[in-house]
Amino acid sequence: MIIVSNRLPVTAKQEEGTVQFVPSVGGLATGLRSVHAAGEGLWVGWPGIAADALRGKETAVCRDLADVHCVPVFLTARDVRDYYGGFSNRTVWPLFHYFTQHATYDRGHWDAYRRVNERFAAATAEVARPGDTVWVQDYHLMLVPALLRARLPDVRIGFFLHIPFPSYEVFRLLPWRREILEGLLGADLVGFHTHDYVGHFLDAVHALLGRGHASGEVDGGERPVRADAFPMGIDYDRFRTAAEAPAARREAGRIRRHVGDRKVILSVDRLDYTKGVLERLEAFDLFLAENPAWRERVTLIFLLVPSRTRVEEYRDLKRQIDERVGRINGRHGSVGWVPIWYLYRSVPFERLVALYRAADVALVTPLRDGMNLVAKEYVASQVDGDGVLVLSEFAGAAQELGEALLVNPNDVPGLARAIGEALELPKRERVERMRRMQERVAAHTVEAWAADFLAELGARGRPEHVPQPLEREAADRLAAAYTKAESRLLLLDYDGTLVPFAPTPAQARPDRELRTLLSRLAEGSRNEVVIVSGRDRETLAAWLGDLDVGLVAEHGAWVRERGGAWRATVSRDAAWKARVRPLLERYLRRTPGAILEEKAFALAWHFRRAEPYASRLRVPELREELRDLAAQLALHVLEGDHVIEVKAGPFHKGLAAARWLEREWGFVLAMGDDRTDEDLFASLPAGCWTIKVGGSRSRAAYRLPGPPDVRALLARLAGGRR
Ligand code: ADQ
Repeated sequence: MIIVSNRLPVTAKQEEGTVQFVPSVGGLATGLRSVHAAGEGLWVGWPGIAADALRGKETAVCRDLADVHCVPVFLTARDVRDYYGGFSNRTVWPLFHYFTQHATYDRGHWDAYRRVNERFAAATAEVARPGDTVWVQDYHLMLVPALLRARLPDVRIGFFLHIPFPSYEVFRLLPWRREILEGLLGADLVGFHTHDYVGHFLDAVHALLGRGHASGEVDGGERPVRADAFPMGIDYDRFRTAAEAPAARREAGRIRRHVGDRKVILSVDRLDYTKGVLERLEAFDLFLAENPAWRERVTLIFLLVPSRTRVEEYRDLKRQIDERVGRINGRHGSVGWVPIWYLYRSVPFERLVALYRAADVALVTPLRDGMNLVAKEYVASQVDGDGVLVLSEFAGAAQELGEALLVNPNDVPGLARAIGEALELPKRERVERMRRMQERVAAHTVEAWAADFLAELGARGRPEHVPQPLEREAADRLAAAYTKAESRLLLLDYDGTLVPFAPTPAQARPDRELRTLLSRLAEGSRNEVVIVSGRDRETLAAWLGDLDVGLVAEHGAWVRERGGAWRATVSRDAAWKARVRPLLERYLRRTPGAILEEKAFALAWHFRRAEPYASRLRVPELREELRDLAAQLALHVLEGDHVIEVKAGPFHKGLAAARWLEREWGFVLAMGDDRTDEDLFASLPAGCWTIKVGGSRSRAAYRLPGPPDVRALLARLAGGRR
């Protein structure tokens, strides 16, 4: 697997003429590091130092990076300025976070973006081999999927966007909106943090490219492309273990001693206008003004990591923050009490975790945020389990962390009230809310996120089940194989295959022509005809019981061999659960609000309380995947009101056919028109003739339009040599 992202997981630093490497910071680098470390793969990206400064040392850098499975893309200072500082951070970043007032539309920046994306695609194409999987990350590289696809049609390409995808009304402001969408659609799978972003993306694709979608699968184009939500998690154990370690306990104790018996509120961000820092400060100011009783009893630890320091908006913002912190401390502080402890720097991991552990309240209130990992890191590091998370409803994380105190960060008085509420929440409630969030954050780790994305991407590579039309040449071969064979088995579905659908089931009784056809086919010792139907056995027996054919009723619950009596098929043990549970759990992770109920002989997946948009997408998918698995394991899938239940089902058409397939046959033909016939097709060994009647997707090798064509084919076989 090859990961492609703007930055490599290590950053090159020049010190006294030699190049050193340090781990890169940020959610993406941290999150994917474990994925990269786990496999044999490569990581393609910029090493974080301008090529101009490296002159002559490129080869050495390449060599050092190769040792850690990294492939550098060298960028000049100008590239970095225009592609990264320019298009990525002054066009895409503000626009996608709904800061349209900060977005610039500079053609020079766009040209640089295209040029650098080309360079990333070329560097990736150089190391990728057919059959590889390439996972492109984030908004800096949205053109790479299509550029790479043009070079390497045979690689599997995934793309993940770590920031929001804005609603169409905002996205359409971009002059190069089509190019961006076309770039992304070069991927097989385009992933986002939330279902809202998926919806926005699909809206834009529809509006701008005229391509609709069915359950997230984009219509048209040369290859199927899927858009889907994969909420990113964190390395839970890393935070948990560090927070429980003696070092963190000591450090947390030290912080607490400094603070005294005051409550600690924590705020941690990268400096960015999307993070709602000014609004947060204003709310804290208002809170102190309106709640004099809390003065001297609370301290806000306010951590900002410098970022994009060369961009004007960021320098401006920094100035405003400095001023505001100064004003609040001046206004409310007293001798011995500084309301805000302000740290403008990156802090080491252990210290960050100790702060998370020590904090009574975490204020995570971005105006917009793709996900926000700080919220999850705080939850993971809460060893005592009674901290309160105040979370913006505009962070992707809010969709998973519903037990947080959710706020609208633009509503400053509301935010001030939420601070008060968080400080006064009774212990029992704090513990209960935190416990639930911890369970979820612990289960939905960054590893699970990557595994889910890659599993879905892997599944994209499966050949499409599109049967070929049974045209003259194939029909001739089929007829020749039939004629040549000494023994032949014909497995025929009834409704929709041998007879067209009638207004009521009772009206679909066999006509004279069909009965004659079937009895001619069944004549003699070389042929065995089995009608494999979902109908009840009484009807089948009444309509066809007098013919010399085998019968399968109720999708395989009952079988009657030629000349025999009806027999019920047997039930099986419950080992199936271990195979089905992981699938249901995977969908649980991806459908906020769904729950899994385990019964003695069944697994029930309830989605009554699930987020509606998520379940609209997920349920049909789960249904589809379950169908395949259920067919393999002979399970029964039942659908109730907002519940999908899987039971140890003893039957399906494929299993029922197995008793005939135990014998040797020179020729096997199966025909059917609906889903239940897929079980039959799936169960047949290679070399059998399989024909789907009507429709387009099927496991069958061939297709015929409808019952008249089926009858014509059967008549041809019956008319041949017996
Ligand atoms: P970011 O905008 O960088 O990520 P976030 O998800 O909060 O935002 O990640 C920030 C990371 O920086 C966290 O892992 C945090 O621990 C670390 N950090 C913050 N302050 C720090 C400090 N003072 N010292 C050291 N470390 C600090 C983008 C998107 C997000 C999305 C991620 C992942 O903007 O919405 O969640 O990618 O997809």
